[in-house]
Amino acid sequence: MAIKTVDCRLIHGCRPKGLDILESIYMKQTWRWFGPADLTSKSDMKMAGVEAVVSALHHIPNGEIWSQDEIALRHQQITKFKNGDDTGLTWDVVESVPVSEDIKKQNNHWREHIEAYKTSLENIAASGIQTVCYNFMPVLDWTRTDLVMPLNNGGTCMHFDYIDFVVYDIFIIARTNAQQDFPEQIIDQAAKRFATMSDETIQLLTRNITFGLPGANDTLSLDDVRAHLEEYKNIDADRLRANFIDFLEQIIPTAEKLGLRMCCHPDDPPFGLLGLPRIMSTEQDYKHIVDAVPSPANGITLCSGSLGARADNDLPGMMQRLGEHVHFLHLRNVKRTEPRDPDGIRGSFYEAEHLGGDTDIVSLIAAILQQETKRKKSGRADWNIPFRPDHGQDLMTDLNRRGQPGYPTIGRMRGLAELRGVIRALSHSEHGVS
Ligand code: DNO
Repeated sequence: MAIKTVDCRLIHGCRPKGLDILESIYMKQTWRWFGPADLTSKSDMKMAGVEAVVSALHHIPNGEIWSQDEIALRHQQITKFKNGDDTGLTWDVVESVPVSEDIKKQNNHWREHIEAYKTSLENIAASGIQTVCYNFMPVLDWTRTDLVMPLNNGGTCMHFDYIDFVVYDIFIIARTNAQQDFPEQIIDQAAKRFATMSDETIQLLTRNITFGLPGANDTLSLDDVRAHLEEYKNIDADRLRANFIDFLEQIIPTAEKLGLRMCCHPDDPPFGLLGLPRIMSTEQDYKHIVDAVPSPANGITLCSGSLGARADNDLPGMMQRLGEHVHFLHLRNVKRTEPRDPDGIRGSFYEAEHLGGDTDIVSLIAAILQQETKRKKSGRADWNIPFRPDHGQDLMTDLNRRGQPGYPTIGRMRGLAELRGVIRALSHSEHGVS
């Protein structure tokens, strides 16, 4: 792992006085749990040191209401073991209440879906949850070309290979005019790669690209993707952003009244795919959205892994400048690799160790602690920002278990442990790094 130079001004500034090192009071340690079918058990979460759970009702179709009963059932699944004993865990963050494609495109049933969204928020708030994550990515949520790239240490990780993605776009989906979107040398490499691909490799690539969260893109065929692209033909970034602001204008007053903190997850990867607009990829994108509908309920999920796939996203700086709006954090790291476009923005990357990769996670955590200290001083009730170790490499027994891609038990436990170490070190009153 490369040695990083840590911005000591951040670290000095964040170090709170008189903190008991045995007491984890800074940055709430949460963990994504997909429900009873998740291969990480509640006991696993307890042993990993998890304080609270992030979950969602993935089985409810996008656009439909999350009923009070369904929400209560998930609370019970989290707070109780099968024998009725308390787990000591609580459901603190919803990730996500999905925004339907109709809402993003403002067509078909979008108005009904917005009403359903508000009702879901009412039911969520009534159950005691205060933080709700969502995203505004058209068609595809997070996108990778390879879910099990072998690592030198014997583990595997998820990988976005730019050339494989261009192969999919130009030669598999065969999107009209796709070639116009890429530099010539990238197209040449993609053509050569495609010529060597077996049918099996093509099928695997196709499946990996549309692989999403449980219940999300399970059934998206090539023709479905083509049909979606057709529907976005007349929706450019400005139009999508305007639709996003309309959505926020509708739901943020409801969320504010309910005491909810909505927090938008960035695009992953943070650049356009398949000619689709992506509008939450940079600091400027976030600033635009928080300024357009100013409210404590209109906030950010800062995901260091998604945003870190672009070199021009300065994560510690974003946390310093936008920190007051950050309601939830995903901490992970990516390593950017070649090939890339000449401007360096679009390109390959893989999911590195949480403290490896290209983002300076130590300085980012320092900026988070600084924000929490500031909130605490000013009496903000939400000073303790929940974070989760986002994704993880598949390590040890993860390799046989093969759970939800990106969400292995051991790999995430390692990530959480490393992040916890940094948090403890930087928040220790006596021994903070200097
Ligand atoms: C990937 C996740 C995202 C995230 C959604 C939030 O692993 O971080 O899929 O849950 O984009 O709406």
